Amino acid sequence: MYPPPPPAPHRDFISVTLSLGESYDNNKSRRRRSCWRKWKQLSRLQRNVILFLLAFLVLCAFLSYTHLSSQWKALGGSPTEGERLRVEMPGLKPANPPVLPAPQKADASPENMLTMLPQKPWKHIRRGPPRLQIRAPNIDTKDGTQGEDKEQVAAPRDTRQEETPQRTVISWRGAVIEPEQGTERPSRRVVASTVPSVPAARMQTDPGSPNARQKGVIEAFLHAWKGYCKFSWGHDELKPLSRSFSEWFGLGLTLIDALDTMWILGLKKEFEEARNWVSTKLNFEKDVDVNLFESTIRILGGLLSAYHLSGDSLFLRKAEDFGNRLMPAFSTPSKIPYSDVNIGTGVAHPPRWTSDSTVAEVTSIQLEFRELSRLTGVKKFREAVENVTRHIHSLSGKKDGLVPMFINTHSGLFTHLGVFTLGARADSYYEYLLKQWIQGGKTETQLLEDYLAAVQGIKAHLLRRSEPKKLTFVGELAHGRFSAKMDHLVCFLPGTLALGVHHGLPTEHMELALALMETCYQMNQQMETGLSPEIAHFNTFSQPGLKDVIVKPADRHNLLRPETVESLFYLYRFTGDRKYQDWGWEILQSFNKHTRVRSGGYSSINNVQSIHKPEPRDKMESFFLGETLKYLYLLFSDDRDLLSLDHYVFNTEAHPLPIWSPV
Ligand code: DMJ
Repeated sequence: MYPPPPPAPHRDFISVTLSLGESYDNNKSRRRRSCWRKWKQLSRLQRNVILFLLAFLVLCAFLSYTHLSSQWKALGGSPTEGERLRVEMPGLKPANPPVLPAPQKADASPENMLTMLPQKPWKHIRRGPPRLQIRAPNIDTKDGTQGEDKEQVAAPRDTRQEETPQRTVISWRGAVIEPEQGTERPSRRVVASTVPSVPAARMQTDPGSPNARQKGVIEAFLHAWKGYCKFSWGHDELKPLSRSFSEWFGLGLTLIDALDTMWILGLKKEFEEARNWVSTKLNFEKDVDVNLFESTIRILGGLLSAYHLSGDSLFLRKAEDFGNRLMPAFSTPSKIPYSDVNIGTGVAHPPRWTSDSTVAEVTSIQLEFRELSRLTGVKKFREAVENVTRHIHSLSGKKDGLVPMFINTHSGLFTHLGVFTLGARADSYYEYLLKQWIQGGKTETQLLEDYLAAVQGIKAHLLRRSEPKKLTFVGELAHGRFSAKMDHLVCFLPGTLALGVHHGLPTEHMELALALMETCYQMNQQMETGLSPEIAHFNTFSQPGLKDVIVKPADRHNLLRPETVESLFYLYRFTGDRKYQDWGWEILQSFNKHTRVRSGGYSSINNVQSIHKPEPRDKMESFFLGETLKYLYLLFSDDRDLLSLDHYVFNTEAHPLPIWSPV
């Protein structure tokens, strides 16, 4: 027997019947009358629903039209990236999202609204930097035709005065910036000194002949460089799968970031070719927005270290020119710099959506600007960044030395209080406290105090142990709630802690460094590809079958980042324990196995947990050559005098700068 059917559930619904009638009649006026009658027969609710649906459909059609038409314009009728890839690399998927983390929106709480600048409505939105995904020119063009070094550091001509005032510019983040939201265009550029006041430091020793593992790094570098030269020479980043390039600042970012690596690896021919490009093609007189932090650590830092290693004054002149062009960023009510500055017009501004800057960004430009002052004798560089350091030293809102992630450029106060991380947006604040103290000859005690306080803060609030391996990890704190989340970026910390101990800080910091190093290695080792995800979550419950490292689908990409191998380098230098070299070697092999692109270059990948489908994202970040391969090469060296850590301090992009008074 079947049970009786359940009573039909009561449902509220609206029925709309649009019938064309029994017979088809082609008489237009009759049809109009009949439709109108039907319409009048509908209830008010039914009519409203229909009108709402129609309005919704019209809106959708309008939005998709504007979206598609902007895409058509950007593509200029050429095949899409996806189409090109399918032709060239069957089975491989290009990256979808931009690689850089999208800045968070400003807190919409009333307190924060008060401190925000009045914002104009968006006029036009373009995603990503201009001229993205243009095909690379032929490699033959790379040397150019201007053989002579024509550039000078003399004050740039003040042509900006004659240009149309109040132009709108597009920032690298894709936002349209109104001039009144940032600084005024400077009326005159400051005349820079042309003579370095301090002689350039040279490499301490000849690196000699590389060992087998170092040769492996050189081979990897040359493979990456081959792709860059063939498909993206003079552009910012290689897109190795589509064999083209992407622009961020349009300043040859990878080439500049890689200069000192080539010098250290002994690649003199490649270095000379790159030097020739800097001499003849690198031109900062460009209407382009750059991010203050990213361009300082990569371009300014890269030029300064190339100058120190090679002794070639070309790099210093370029560094000084670039440093001058970044200075408008500091013209804010609080002297906390804006995130972005146009190096051609001299207009600086915050991101479109907020007047906040990121704490790590404003506190991790000091090594470079201080060194620029020392070399040129021009004080303003140093003064600008040390103002920021002093200001943050005395600011409230910290928790036992830990800093929030945002600071407002108008009020000079921390915002988004109560959230603490050692990962993105705060990481290099801690690194630069220690490294500035070292750079300055260990005399600036406020820096040391802040660093020591922060390490105590980390220990008190952010450390936990995972299950089952009891790995020590650094989590995050949000309004008193702990999260077992650790960015791969945090893996700079073991190296920084060990560096501090080398320079005389408490040996208990070394215990933490060793424990965290093991954790960072496990973040790589526990993945199927042997490469760390961008973000790991740690399992803190003892449950059978669970690993220590848990990865969420959105976090399982790898951008060829350096932090694990950076720390391995420091740990090996200070302990001499060869297991660190072995771990680094494993990681290099994993990069070769899962990220190497046959025609040249390496690609970031989407999925570190799949050896069959790691899904290349079609991008080689400049730091792969600037940092990752450099640290691997240094890790495999047994020569402690090769860039001795008693004489050099590495900026956060792995560019070595001299310690002023080595002790
Ligand atoms: C680099 O640009 C620098 O190391 C920075 O401090 C953090 N992000 C990348 C590498 O991951």
